[in-house]
Amino acid sequence: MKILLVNTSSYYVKQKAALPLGLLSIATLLKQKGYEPKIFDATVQGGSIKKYLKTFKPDIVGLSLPGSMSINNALKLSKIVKKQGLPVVWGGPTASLIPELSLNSGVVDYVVIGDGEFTFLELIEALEGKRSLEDVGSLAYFEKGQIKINELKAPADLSLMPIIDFTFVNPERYFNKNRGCERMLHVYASKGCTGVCSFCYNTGYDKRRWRPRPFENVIAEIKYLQKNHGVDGVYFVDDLLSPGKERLRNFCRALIDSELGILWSCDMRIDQLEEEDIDIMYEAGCRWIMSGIESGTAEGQKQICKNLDLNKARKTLDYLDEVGIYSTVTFVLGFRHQTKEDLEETIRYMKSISAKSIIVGVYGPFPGSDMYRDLVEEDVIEPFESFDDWSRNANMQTIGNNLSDLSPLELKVIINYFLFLILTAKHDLDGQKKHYWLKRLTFQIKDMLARGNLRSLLLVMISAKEFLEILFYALFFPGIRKKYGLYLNPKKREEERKKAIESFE
Ligand code: B12
Ligand code: SF4
Repeated sequence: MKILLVNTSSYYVKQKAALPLGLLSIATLLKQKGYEPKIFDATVQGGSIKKYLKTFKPDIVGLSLPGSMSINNALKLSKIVKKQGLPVVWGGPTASLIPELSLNSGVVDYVVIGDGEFTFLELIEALEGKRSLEDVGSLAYFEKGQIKINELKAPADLSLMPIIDFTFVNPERYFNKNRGCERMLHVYASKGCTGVCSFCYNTGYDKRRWRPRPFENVIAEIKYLQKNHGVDGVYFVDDLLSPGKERLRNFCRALIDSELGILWSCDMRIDQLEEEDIDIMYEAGCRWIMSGIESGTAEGQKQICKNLDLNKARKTLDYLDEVGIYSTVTFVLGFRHQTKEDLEETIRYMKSISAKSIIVGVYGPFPGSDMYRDLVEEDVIEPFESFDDWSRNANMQTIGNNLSDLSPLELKVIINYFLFLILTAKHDLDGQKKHYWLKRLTFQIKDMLARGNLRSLLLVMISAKEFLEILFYALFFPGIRKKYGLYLNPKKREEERKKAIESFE
């Protein structure tokens, strides 16, 4: 059986494309089981799906919906596939949360909920008459005109997942430039997170479970990419690289012992890192950490159930700076109950930390999360019942509609001020101070154009519009900036920083 696996695209995805790891893992398993899979990645490949349908002649088509911004593209492509009378399967984090809505679209026959590898394999076996559809756990489909969602499988042991075969794509199309790396790719070492943050998709999607992959498998993949494609860095896409110190240290030791000499970055809870952890991470090649702080007050931390130790986080950030690990942290403003005082204190906290980049977003509710449930119950928001609802709130979690009583204009100015600082900051690279982010942005724009289609032009235009927006809000509202002590002048910023640090002592 021939299976076409499609990574759907979105007009709004402006980051550099990333390897479609989920589809690659599914394709690898299907190939191992004797099937003939092929990947069409609409995020990097030009051309139409029609070409693939005509030349490859698949028997079934699976589409990946990593984020809700892909919904429109997935609907469009599925319509084309359905016209040819082929079965359409949807999977990925977004499809998993909306099986009924997906099936009711009229262009989807099956939805795979959660991990796709074994469920897709079993679905194919069922379509071949080797097993019954009812026996395929975590599958949603129509039975006698009614939607049926089979019992959800227990989360699979990730050691059963294949070592990814990267030959289904051209990995070099996905190279990122990142902190001294020219050829950086995405890899995964675990799934899920043990955290209970009430705004996060994880509480609904991965149900607060964290599952590791065996180190050997991860290292085997990196080795392959290094040997065959000259990869010099990897970004672990895991939501949480490690929930405990032991795994983290063992992972770092395994990387050191592998002698790959690869640089890497990851997402971690920074209040859980000790200096010894950071030392071994640096030794193992870690040069960049991304971490969610979200709120700068103890009360805010409690409200979002993150309960991050803010003092510890500040100390960790200082130490990361000292050893040379670049830190990016995120904050989310506009949670329903955020007050003016809370906002002011959060900004004071932001000024006091030594993170290299601070990314600020506005909260948007994410279906499946505890906070979304509470907001619906409290009649603050309507439940998302249509694709439009999902698409309108496309960037959920981080770029939503302000649900607090805070001024939307002030929030915009604050967010764009921090973006402006990121774009204009100079960083130590190769012993010189360089405009790192502007360089990265140029690289990304070149990458968009290299995709060589109309969509890429549109992406560049959207990026240009957003760039102008950053300039507009960051530069044209000095009154608001002054109110919060957000200065463009480096000297004044340093004074503010000192004041902020003192206020926390
Ligand atoms: C890498 C990544 C990206 C990459 C692209 C990923 C890709 N597939 O092409 C880039 C950087 C481009 C990206 C962009 C964005 N992302 Co993103 N991304 C991730 C991240 C960190 C890892 C994904 C991954 O590779 N996982 C590892 C693989 C092995 O697992 P997987 O992809 O889930 O695949 C498995 C299953 O989902 C399933 N499956 C997946 N596809 C299919 C298809 C079929 C047919 C079947 C049967 C099964 C199946 O089987 C796979 C194997 O088990 C996830 C968070 C996460 N940890 O998962 C966020 C995540 C998917 N992204 C998210 C967001 C918000 C975005 C952006 C909107 C960010 C932005 N502001 O621009 C954009 C837009 C995405 C979109 N198209 O709508 C959200 C999605 C939330 C939502 N529903 O909207 C997530 C969940 C992160 C989060 N914390 O909120 N992202
Ligand atoms: S926000 Fe981060 S720490 Fe919290 S549950 Fe989500 S992934 Fe885990």
